[in-house]
Amino acid sequence: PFLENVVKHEDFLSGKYNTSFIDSSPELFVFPKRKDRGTKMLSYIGTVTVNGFPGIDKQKKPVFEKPVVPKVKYSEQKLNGTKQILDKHGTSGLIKWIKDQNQVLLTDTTFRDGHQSLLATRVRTNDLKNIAEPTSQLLPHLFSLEMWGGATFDVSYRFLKEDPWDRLLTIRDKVPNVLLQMLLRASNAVGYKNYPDNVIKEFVEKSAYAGIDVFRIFDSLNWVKGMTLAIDEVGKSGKIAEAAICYTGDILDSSRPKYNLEYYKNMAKELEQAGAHILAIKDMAGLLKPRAAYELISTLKDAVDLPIHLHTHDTSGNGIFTYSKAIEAGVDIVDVAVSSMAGLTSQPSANSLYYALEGYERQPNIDIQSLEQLSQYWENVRKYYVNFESGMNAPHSEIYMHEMPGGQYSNLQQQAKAVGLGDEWDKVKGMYRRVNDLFGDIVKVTPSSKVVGDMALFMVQNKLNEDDIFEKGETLDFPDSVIELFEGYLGQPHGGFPKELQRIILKGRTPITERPGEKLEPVNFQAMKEELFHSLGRPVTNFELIANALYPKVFSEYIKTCDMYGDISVLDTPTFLYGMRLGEEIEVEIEQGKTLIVKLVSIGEPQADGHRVVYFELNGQPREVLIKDEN
Ligand code: 3PY
Ligand code: ZN
Repeated sequence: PFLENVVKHEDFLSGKYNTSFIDSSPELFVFPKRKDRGTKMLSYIGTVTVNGFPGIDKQKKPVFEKPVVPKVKYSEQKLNGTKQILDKHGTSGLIKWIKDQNQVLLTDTTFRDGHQSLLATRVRTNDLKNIAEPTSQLLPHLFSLEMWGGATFDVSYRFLKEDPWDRLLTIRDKVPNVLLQMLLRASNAVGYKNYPDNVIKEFVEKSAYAGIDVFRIFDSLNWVKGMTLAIDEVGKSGKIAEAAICYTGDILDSSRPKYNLEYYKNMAKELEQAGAHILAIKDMAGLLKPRAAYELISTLKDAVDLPIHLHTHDTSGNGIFTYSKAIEAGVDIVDVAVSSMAGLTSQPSANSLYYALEGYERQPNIDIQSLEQLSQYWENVRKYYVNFESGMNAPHSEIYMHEMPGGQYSNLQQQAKAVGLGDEWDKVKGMYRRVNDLFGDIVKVTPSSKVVGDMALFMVQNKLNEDDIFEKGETLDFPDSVIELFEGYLGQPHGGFPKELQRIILKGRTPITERPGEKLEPVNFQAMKEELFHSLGRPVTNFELIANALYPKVFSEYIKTCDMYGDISVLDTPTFLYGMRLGEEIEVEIEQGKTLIVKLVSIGEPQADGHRVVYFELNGQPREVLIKDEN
């Protein structure tokens, strides 16, 4: 309808067409009514009810216990957290404040890495939104709330069919007192490949504008040259550049000297030189053993003058012990999750750490009852997503063997299932480690970890071993991600690529050694804006432009879903994932103050063409939608 209005407009007809006349012609936005919001939503509910949710075996909607949102009184006094310190005193004021603390500070990762690592990143904004304000009030002394970035950006659009920018803006609004933190994959932004420099600049600027205060920046090969652009941009935005070293290998293992103490010390100094405000140790797989943590943190405390923020995953079950030793060695901040969303592939539990440090002077300033209340909420929310659980239900010391990042474990498992290797998961894990060794022992974190995962799946699927790669390599079609890695499009690994393997994989192509962002053609945002204006039939926001630059296909699929079903982010999670039970009635608040009451009355038998009529009541009025039965 927007395009129809445009082509009928007199400025357009008189040839005065350019996109600026759109801004001055509000009449263009008056559309005839199309399929209404109610019907679109019923189509979605009908579809999931009849066909199930992608990736979940079709099942009757379970009855869930409603998560209890703790009742907290909003208090102005609590508007006095780290966010206010940054806003009032700037980055240097905040850094000084961190250094002045004796107690260890905490980052709560429940909203990002916690569910990325336990539930394949599937937690929806709706469930975060409901607990955001209570979290801000119950945990006002947090250093930060990690709630964005990593895989959440992609998964929001791709699987949850919701806008990650909305998530950020909503949580910012509900959490005014605590710093919001994101995970930024340096030149890979929140994607799986390097992007042109102007995309990274634009992404950082808009994320800062939308509410991110702390950017944890890492490179998937620990290549500092790949991180400096992002560090500079964050610095320019007045926000905190937390530069991360990805912890790989084992500094206690002298037989594996590639990533030794010296390596970490040198990298820390380089990052300090590059303008980092905070140094993060990103132990993405949970490989940092307690004594190694003590040695590493003590050494880095001497080597650099930056606060140190430690991130680990509790996969082995040793996380609290590792944190205790790091805290003894003077680490400033550690990452934890609320207990019902902690442990195993997620972060260590905040609740457990609180008790483990009882009687020590660095015990964190946190209210344990508040943590328990939040934990009860999450315990019930987690049940909604049971189908995305990895199945790991006990400490997993095998992690020291395969070294797979916590955030990848449940995602790679889903990927394996999708290509029919669900029953060969043990083989895939073993192959993951062998691929690491084949690649020359590289840092494995998104996206390099995804490349190792892709190669492992490729080898298991095609029943290949290392010898086959060298003997038959010329005839093998390696996954694109593997070719890109060896071409240098994710940067350069410490010690370089194994030359013979690189030759086999590239089949005559010449690898690059410069920074990929320099070689990639900048995105022409203006042209993209006009193109999208034509294809979508409406002006696009700068946020949408960035999404399109990062993930064009995923973004256009998302737009299609929105056209078909409207805004389905307003549905409660059980309905979103499982549809409705016969006779069930739900309320959906489609906007503030506007609620729809939906009842599923019956589902008709399949017709000759495979469609079924699904009968609803919408606000008491009968409605039917036609749904194709895909079963
Ligand atoms: C991500 O990049 O998403 C990660 O969590 C890496 O550990
Ligand atoms: Zn992590």
